[in-house]
Amino acid sequence: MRILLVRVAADTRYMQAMYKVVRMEPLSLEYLGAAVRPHHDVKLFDMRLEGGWDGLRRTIEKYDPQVVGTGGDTCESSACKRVLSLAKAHDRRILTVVGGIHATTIPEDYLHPDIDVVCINEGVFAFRELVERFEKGGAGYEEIPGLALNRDGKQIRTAPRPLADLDTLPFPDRSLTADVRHKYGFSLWGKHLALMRYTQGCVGRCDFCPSWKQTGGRYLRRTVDSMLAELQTIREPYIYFVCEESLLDTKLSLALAEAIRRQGLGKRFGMPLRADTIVKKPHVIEAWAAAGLEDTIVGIEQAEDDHLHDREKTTTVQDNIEALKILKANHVNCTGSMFLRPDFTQAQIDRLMAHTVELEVDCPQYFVLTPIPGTKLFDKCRDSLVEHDFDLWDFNHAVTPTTLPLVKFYEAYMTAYSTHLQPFVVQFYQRKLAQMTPEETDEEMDGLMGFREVFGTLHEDHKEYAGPPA
Ligand code: B12
Ligand code: SF4
Repeated sequence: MRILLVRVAADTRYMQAMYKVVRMEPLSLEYLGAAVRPHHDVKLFDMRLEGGWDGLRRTIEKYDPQVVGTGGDTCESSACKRVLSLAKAHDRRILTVVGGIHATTIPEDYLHPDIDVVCINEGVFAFRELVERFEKGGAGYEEIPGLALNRDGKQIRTAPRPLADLDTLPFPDRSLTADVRHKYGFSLWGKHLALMRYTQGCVGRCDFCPSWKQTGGRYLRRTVDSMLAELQTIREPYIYFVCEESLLDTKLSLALAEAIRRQGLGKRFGMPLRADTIVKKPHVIEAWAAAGLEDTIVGIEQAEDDHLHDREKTTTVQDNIEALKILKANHVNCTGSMFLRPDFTQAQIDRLMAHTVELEVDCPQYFVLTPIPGTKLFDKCRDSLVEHDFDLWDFNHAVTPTTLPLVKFYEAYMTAYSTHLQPFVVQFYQRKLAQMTPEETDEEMDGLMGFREVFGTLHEDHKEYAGPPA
């Protein structure tokens, strides 16, 4: 079978700017490719790099696929639908499949005439089984666990699929992206960067997070042997672990750090960590710093314990303070993620910025609190939503009412990034820019300036909601 896997690109200004600065390899599609290769012919098309919609149209014409698969975040969901509509417009016999986080948390949103199958949760084995059945004529999809089948305007759910042991998954097939790999990366971490799975799930139960539900609250992990074997196959010097929280398992984390250090792979690493993990396990951070850990994303989120508590986040402001000290002592950079609640007053936004400065977060990153489908927050906010266009559910637009007039809210949001002028952030940029070639530096600056423009106009995107009067 000819199978086309499409890394989607949403058309919104924010996401287009994002794709220029943060352009990661399409790991999920590389996994799916590995699931069906070599028995099937697979082509991976990345819309971010290969000509967008026109490039996709040409590829569909030329490759003439029999199966087309895609997936993405909520803000990419309408683009996913459009990809599969293009496939059906080419040939209605094409089997169209969508997966990923949006498909997992709100499969009913993909009840669409041009989508045949929605894959819920982990897709490697489901996709393999689906393609096998399609090749044999397409009977018996109901027996494949973990799917929603679109039929005659209705959606039929198959049995839930048991969680996959991460060690049983094939390694992602990175040869599918061989021609474009040099374009993947996030310059502030590593211009040449690969993604890698290590753990999945989280013990947290934050109300705004869909991730812990995906694993039924469990924390899945890969063994040291499996990790080392895959690491040997990765050429890129920098590796980012696509976990929710990487170092929860102390014994495993120490063993992996030690094995990597002993092997002398010379890789640099980035990974997401919870503040309380860092505080409870400074020796694990130390071991990982010795193994090459350079960057971490920490969900600092809020400046007040009450606000953390509102989100059912079990970390405290004190954890955040201690965590930053430990990271700094180990020369590990912290990208701190914070969110502005749409109902924040100017004073509360100012307090959040001040907190970032007190903590000396190396790279503060602000988002707008978004009740993403599949979260407890979504259920809480269901009746107060003011923005129903999923294209804008990108964690940068207010989809619940703002207390400040909308334009003021976004002005405050953009102003929050003035914390990037703080000396400790400037030093972070200097450290990172020193690792780049002049060409990479130019590209980085271009991207960041593009982002700045987008931030200045975020409020213009809202069609339904103008916010409270100024
Ligand atoms: C690593 C990560 C990142 C990385 C890289 C992301 C990337 N896509 O390039 C960085 C840090 C850059 C990032 C950025 C963002 N992220 Co992010 N990210 C993650 C994280 C932690 C892991 C994703 C991952 O790579 N998992 C490993 C891969 C192998 O698994 P997977 O993608 O789920 O794919 C498997 C299955 O879903 C399924 N599948 C997937 N696609 C398909 C397609 C078909 C056809 C089939 C059959 C199956 C299938 O099979 C796959 C194979 O195993 C998730 C949390 C999570 N639990 O998903 C958040 C998450 C996906 N990110 C999120 C968000 C919001 C963003 C941003 C929009 C934030 C922002 N405003 O800047 C950006 C947008 C990035 C983009 N789309 O380009 C949200 C999305 C919520 C939502 N519903 O929209 C999540 C869920 C975080 C959260 N807890 O809220 N992210
Ligand atoms: S700590 Fe992070 S990954 Fe874990 S549930 Fe909370 S937001 Fe999600």
